[in-house]
Amino acid sequence: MVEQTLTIIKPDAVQRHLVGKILSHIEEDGFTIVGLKMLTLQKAQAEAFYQVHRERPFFSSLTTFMSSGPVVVALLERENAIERLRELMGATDPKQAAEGTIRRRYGLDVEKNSIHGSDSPETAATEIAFFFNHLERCTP
Ligand code: 3AN
Repeated sequence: MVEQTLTIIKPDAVQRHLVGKILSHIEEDGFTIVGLKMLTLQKAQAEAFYQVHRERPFFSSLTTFMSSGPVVVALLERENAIERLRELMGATDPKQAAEGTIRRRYGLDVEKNSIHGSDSPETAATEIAFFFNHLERCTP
């Protein structure tokens, strides 16, 4: 089934000029980019985006990091997009991520792991709506 998912190229990767490489990796796997923007989240916006993690010990550090500089947000479409993007990204901790995955190649540590991807259809719907209105979705 053709699905949509949301990815964020995180501040650590934007700062290290990895936007092109990461988007290429995703496109070469067969994803179509159907929405794209660059922005800097305010701390409160990062907190809203990561609400599900509000009780986790890393919440404050994570939301400070995610609001520390520009991110690139993309709406992606592909067969089985949600699961496939998670495979391409690799495990949360870049040291545990499989060889050839985006996090293994570019991630710095468990927080600065270069890329976010929605983890379920429900999350994808919420996260896409968080960043893209209907005019910004380049779908037929
Ligand atoms: P994933 O992004 O692989 O789905 P989650 O949803 O468990 O991982 O965590 C969301 C984000 O929180 C991660 N991408 C990472 O940046 C950060 N994070 C996760 N675990 C830790 C941790 N133990 N310490 C610091 N940051 C973490």
